[in-house]
Amino acid sequence: MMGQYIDQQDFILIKNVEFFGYHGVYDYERGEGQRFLFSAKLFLDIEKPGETDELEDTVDYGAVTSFLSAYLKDHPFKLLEAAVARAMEEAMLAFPMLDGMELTLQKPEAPIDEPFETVSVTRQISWHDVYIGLGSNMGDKSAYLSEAVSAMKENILCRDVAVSKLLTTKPYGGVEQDDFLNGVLYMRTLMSPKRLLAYLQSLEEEAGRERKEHWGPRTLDLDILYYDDAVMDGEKLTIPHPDLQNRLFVLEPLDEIAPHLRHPLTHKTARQMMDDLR
Ligand code: A4P
Ligand code: MG
Repeated sequence: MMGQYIDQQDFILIKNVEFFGYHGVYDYERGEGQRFLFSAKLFLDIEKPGETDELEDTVDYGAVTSFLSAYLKDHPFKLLEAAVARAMEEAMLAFPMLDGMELTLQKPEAPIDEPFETVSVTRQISWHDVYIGLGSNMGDKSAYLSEAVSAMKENILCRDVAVSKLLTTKPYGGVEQDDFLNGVLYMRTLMSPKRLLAYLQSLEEEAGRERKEHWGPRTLDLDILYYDDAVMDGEKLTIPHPDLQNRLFVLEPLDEIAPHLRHPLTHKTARQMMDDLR
């Protein structure tokens, strides 16, 4: 678990596969079609197949090539960006053994006036380990939390979902309000941090959450605690969650499901942060 696969992992490279496709903004491109090429880097751990010499321990690069080729031929997009993003997401879902993928789509006959060799778009995606803080202190708290968990389990961009025990906790933060039900969820996701935040906020909205009072009562609160070892501080998103080390209602369930996980900045486990609080 934890870690940026793409930086440190083995890969299989499939280079310059040709196909005839219909991607483009102009009518003639959609009608007549043209030549394209794609290249794919398939990120996965090859230590085991390196030892066993068995195909079942790795991904079949022929199958991935056929899949990408068929997808890119059959699904015309206006933009190379869209073709790349969709094709690679579908391929990641079709080949669960892959940790990540880099896909490049080239359009050597693109409508560019100047003499040129080729134009291409490249994107990388991978599965990310994330921990989400779950909270509710209004209405049917356990129903709100279990609906959110079910939604994530059913989302194809999420996998290996695991949830801690749910704890009833006293409100923290100085606002007079009902007790909370809290827990922590682990999953692997293909979503970027930004897309994950938007998704979690859409689940909060479905639960009828209204943002009135800061730290006030809520039907559903979903906070990103950790996203791999990422550290980011933006207007809309801070990762790791900036207050997690002060919250027993986060640290206790985190210790239950991820006792060895360390905070990327302080390198402390949940238990060490709990000891610091006492
Ligand atoms: N945001 C920034 N970073 C993150 C992140 N890592 N995960 C931004 C999620 N959101 C993040 O959050 C406000 C904004 O934070 C979001 O729009 C997002 O862009 P919010 O959930 O809309 O507002 P909020 O919940 O009122 O504020 P905040 O600071 O998120 O409050 P918390 O931290 O969620 O704390 N006591 C107990 N016992 N149990 C609880 O669960 N929860 C709170 C709320 C207070 N007391 C509690 C509990
Ligand atoms: Mg929140």
